[in-house]
Amino acid sequence: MSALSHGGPTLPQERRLVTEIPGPLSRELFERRNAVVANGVSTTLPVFVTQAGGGVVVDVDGNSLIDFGSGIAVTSVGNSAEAVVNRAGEQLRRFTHTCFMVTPYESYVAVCEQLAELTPGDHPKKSALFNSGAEAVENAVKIARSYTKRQAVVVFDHGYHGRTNLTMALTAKNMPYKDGFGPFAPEVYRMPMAYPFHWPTGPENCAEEAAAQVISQIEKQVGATNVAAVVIEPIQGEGGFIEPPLGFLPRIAEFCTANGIVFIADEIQTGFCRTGDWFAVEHEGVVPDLITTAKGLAGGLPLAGVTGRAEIMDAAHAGGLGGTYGGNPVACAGALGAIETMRGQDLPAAARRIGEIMLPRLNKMAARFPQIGDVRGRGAMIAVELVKPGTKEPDAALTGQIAKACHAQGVIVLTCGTYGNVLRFLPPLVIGEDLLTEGLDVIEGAFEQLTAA
Ligand code: PLZ
Repeated sequence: MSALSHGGPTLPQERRLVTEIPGPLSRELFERRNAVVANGVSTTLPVFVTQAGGGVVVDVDGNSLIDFGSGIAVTSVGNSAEAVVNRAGEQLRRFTHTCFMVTPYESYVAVCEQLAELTPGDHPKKSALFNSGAEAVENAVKIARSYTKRQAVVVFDHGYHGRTNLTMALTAKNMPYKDGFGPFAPEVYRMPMAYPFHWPTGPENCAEEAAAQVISQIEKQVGATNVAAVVIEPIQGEGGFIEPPLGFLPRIAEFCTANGIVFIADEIQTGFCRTGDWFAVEHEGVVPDLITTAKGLAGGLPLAGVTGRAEIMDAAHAGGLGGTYGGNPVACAGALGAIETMRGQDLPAAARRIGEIMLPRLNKMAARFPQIGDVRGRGAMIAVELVKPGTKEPDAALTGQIAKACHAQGVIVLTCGTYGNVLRFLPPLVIGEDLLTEGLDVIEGAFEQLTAA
């Protein structure tokens, strides 16, 4: 295969290291970056990208890295996926912006039609489009408050919902997301999360006990009739890829329905095929009242949505929702290309296949390395939690070292978790199996190297 001047699916699918990581040209750019980019914006792996596609990212020094990050769960259809490029490119040439609130265009409507069709539940649905995940979550809360005429919002330990003022309040972790940035929005109440690996009485009791605790705490501390919305990630992302055990989500959803509370599934990280279903709540047949989406929705272009029951979505008065760029025509065209790709290539099945390859391999590694305390996740949203051997004490230092070692060997992996001790894998769903296996070999090599006595 010859190297092409553009990215996308035609890029050679190989790991190729021609310099140390980062190479000299990346290091030079990083210096320029440091002079003019604010410190608060951090960098996981300072290689500067020139092309990306399929399962690889290529840098300015000519290195080709295996992508187990997808730009934090965004490029599920691959970078510069053909249908995304074609549709967004065509839109770019016709017009770039009018503002949907001023003079509308069809692609926004078409994206909302797709959202209505693809999200769980066969009730009438409506959507509103925004630019970022945080904006979608903020608007979901506005809509729920408007509909219920209530104020309280319930969220969970380890939850992540964004970096704006309200979503900082909804987010659990102080450093780096909140520290020094308060005061935060009021009327936000945090409940225990069903975290099986750390549940004090064992994973088998986690679903039932956690749900009972949540419900009791809402009733005793907030009052169910004061709660506008419960906001939850069906599998928590930034908080550590925490997958609540079967039964927890349906129980919370039922409680919401019984008490007139809007149940909001934040599927910004889990949605659009990532977990092996179109949406992660489908795994247990849960039908949220509202669902927030972003990331995978538009194949790398900035687009987010709130979708849900028409009567809830219509509660906000005309002019109450919006934004200059929300549902930008180029991003909408990209989303239609991404959705076409997900349907055409059956990407839910591709995500399940990735899980079938990764989970057994990581479980084998867990048997070999006692530092791997837990292997979890679904589809192409997979993680290992690292601990001090024989305990459940987090080992954030080792987690960082493993990630660094993988980066040095040309595999982009990310970390997450309240305790910083989770190594997470989010490959593009179109990654080839040979690259996936090679990436896993590199990860195993990093464990070998760093856990040797
Ligand atoms: N809800 C569930 O995962 C974004 C954050 C990266 P935005 N997660 C990546 C970082 O450190 O900023 C996310 C999410 C869930 C909301 C969001 C927020 O989405 O598009 O980053 O605003």
